[in-house]
Amino acid sequence: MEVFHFDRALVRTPPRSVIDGLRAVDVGRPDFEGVSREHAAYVDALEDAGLAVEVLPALEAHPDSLFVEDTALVFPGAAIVLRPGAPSRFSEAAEMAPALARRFGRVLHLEEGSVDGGDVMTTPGGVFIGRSARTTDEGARGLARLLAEIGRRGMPVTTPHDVLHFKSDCSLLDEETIFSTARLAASGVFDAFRVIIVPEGEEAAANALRVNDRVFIGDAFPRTAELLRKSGYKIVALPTREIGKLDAGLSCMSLRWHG
Ligand code: CIR
Repeated sequence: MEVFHFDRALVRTPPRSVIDGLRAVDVGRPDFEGVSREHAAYVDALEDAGLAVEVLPALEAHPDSLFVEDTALVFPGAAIVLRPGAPSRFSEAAEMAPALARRFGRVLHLEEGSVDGGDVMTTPGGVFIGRSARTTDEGARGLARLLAEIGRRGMPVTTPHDVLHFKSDCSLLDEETIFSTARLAASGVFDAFRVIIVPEGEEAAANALRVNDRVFIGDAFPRTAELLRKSGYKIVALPTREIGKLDAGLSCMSLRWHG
């Protein structure tokens, strides 16, 4: 249960500057009020799932800083401060470090290369680290060493070309099941798992989030909702229209752990 059983989360209030957040494909600026509403609905959903959510203050100098997942990895009793790969996001990690030092007995720091938390997926048997435009070989190797220090196995893999993050294309549904796009599953990376393929045309739904007894998905993906419900999962559909303009999904707005 440990990899999706959480009772605490850290989130960060969206700054007004979020309208200038990074976007791979420019589909227009997100609306600040809309992002704030989506963020508030996300926090409510985490609380409904039983988590105590702590909200950190907005960082106006960092438009993408609500996407806290990219700054750190958290585990029961230990956190790892990462080195986000986009130059405009690099110093978000230093902003997160003091909050982690207050909440975790052990805080390690990645010292080389770059890794975005969006490229990291924790499973019961090990931690996938997807090399990508944001996560370098050096960063992946350094992270694997830090994970070994806290008793976890790092498994460097490759994020599909032109995909922002490894978890843009997959999510963990339970201890043995991954929800994955066909293109990522075809690489064989999840051969040891049961895989449910994201419906064609709904690839952006791949970044779902398992939290305790439920799975958060975006509310614009009806075929995904039906497929996962039929597969036995309790679904919570959340609005992601505005954060989607910034290439974000449902894992990226929180750090979650069991305290
Ligand atoms: C970025 O490009 O870094 C942000 N606009 C989106 C980050 C989303 N992060 C995530 O899914 N872990």
